[in-house]
Amino acid sequence: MAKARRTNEERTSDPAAQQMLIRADELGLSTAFSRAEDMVPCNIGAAGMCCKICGMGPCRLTKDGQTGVCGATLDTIQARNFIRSIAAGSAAHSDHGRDMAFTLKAVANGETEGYILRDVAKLRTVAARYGIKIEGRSPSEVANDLADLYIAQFGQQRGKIVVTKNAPPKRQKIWEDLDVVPRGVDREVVEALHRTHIGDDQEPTHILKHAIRTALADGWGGSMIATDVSDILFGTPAPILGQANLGVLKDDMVNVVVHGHEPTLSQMVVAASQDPEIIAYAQAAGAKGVNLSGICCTANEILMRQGIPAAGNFLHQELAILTGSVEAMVVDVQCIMQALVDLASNFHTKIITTSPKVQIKGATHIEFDEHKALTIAKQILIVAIDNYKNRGKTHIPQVREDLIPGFSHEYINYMLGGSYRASFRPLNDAIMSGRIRGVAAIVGCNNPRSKQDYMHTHVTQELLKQDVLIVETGCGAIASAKLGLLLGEAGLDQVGPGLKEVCETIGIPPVLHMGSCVDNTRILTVLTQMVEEGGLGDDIDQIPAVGLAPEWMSEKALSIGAYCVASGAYVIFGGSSPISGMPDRVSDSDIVLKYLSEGWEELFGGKMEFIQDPEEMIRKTLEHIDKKRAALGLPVYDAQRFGKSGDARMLELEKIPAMDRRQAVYGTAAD
Ligand code: XCC
Ligand code: SF4
Repeated sequence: MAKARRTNEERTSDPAAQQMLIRADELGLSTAFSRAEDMVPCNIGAAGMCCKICGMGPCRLTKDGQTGVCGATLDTIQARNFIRSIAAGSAAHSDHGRDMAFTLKAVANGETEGYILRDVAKLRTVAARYGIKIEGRSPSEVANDLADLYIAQFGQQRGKIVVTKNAPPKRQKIWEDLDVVPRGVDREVVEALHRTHIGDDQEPTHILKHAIRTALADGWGGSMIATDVSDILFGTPAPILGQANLGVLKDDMVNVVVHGHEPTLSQMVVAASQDPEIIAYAQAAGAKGVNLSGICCTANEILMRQGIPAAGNFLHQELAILTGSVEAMVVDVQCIMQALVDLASNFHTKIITTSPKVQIKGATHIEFDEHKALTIAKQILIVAIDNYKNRGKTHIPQVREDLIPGFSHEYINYMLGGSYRASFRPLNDAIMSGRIRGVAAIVGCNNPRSKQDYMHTHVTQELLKQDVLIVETGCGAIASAKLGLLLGEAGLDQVGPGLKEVCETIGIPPVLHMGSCVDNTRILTVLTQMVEEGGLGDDIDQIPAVGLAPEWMSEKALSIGAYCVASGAYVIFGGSSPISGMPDRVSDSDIVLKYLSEGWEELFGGKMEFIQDPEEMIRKTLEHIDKKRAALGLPVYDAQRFGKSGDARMLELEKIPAMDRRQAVYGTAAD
């Protein structure tokens, strides 16, 4: 059977990506876009109906009432597959958090090279929150205690992960009553694997309860630790100018692309690239200098803090190599395609693996060690510079956009009130009055099975028109960045009148880039602070807010989704559902599906749904926001009510004869 080929316009909505896909075709090289067409997904596995956890299987349950050799039913198999994904996602985020905590410890002990405790104010705030004494102690002493406390959260056996105390009190009570408070990060991941071994936990809802506990160990555990330590070591982000897309690669410079997730290495590569010795070495090689850019969440880490440009999101990793201009792609952990090495062999590009946990056959391995961080970063750059002479003809698409990233929750708090009156009051007030209808967090990956970036940006643009404030992280944020939605002025003409008014008053873009995927915890913190501010209920599930991952593909996304549900959020995933079952087998194949939606909503006030159609996603998002507004007794959202102040109002008033203006202003001013 001939494989269905999509046009490049159907594969991606990004013009830079379209250009590179033409190049790939010219060269006869495959990419994830073409491989997604060649590799038809297995419809049994995709629906969660295949079990391969023991040697009596794999068992594929395709007929009504069928069970596996051991007697496992479809709902059990789906729940087991689902929790295993969450365990892997939680493990990935949390292991990143653990390494950050180890780095903090090493920095506190003066054992590292090149790192400092950059944000001492945040160190003190965070440490004080956990009861660590800060008065009269040096930053290193405080950091040492905080690192110990963090490291202990991973191997803790009993009690509660201390990070969960950052949640609203009512939420903590719900978790306690339902007995889902994580005891220790590693313990929950291990138990998820134990429970899903052949012949263990076989009650789907019981399995899914532990899925929540495992996901909470990520969101209110490992990931939150990762974010806080990153801020302490590398600085808490604040708005800064950046650029995104393949056009950030430079013809006359040594292009080094950092790709992956952990900021420990990439931050050091940033420092090394600015070293006069390195610049001189690059110039001696005939280049103007070293041009650093990022892919995936590593991009977000250095974009948020130093404004280092993002070459693109997940599906851009191969496209960057196709430009022929990349001397080295330096990778650490997560979301790194094995295909990079093969693809790079057609160009001069060196793929350099750096993590002790990640090696790829055919790649150059230069292992990173925080004790010699700067030295190793320089060594990597020298390999890249030495490779410059091997560069052939380049094809860099001249497509890039400016953006303003850097919206940490600390900055959002500050921007709303300034140094003296920093608070979430103005945001809550804007939602309460209906100027802002609600908030949507649009996060997560690219997936070559859907049109790259389109789902992210279409949903974002449509919700903006409806006065929904958008916060973004991960590859979703880079999708919006590439379209110019992360700029103040540029995006505002496509934004609803009330939201526009708020953005103009505060001077912010309508889409706030909050960081990498571990930084989804910043969103949890914002929601918690909105609850603390008052007026929007006393728990996260009452806030008119929705989380969306329109192009998800990674297991981490499922873990994020589950901890957001447990925190009270309505979470919508696009693309395929790993628990969909067969549509004609409603009898037993929708038990898990229903439980994640109705069952979890009853328990946590949040729910998880998989919706493929973007219009349906938008409709459900608005419906949920309006439902939450109504439950809080807030005025029904009215698109016409606001946007009459500021420039729009001035223009309108100018049309009214001067003598009637007073009446027009004061007569309609009453709320
Ligand atoms: Fe990976 Fe974080 Fe997904 Fe992007 S969004 S494809 S997980 S890089 Ni996190
Ligand atoms: Fe089949 Fe049961 Fe083994 Fe799964 S655990 S592979 S359903 S026999």
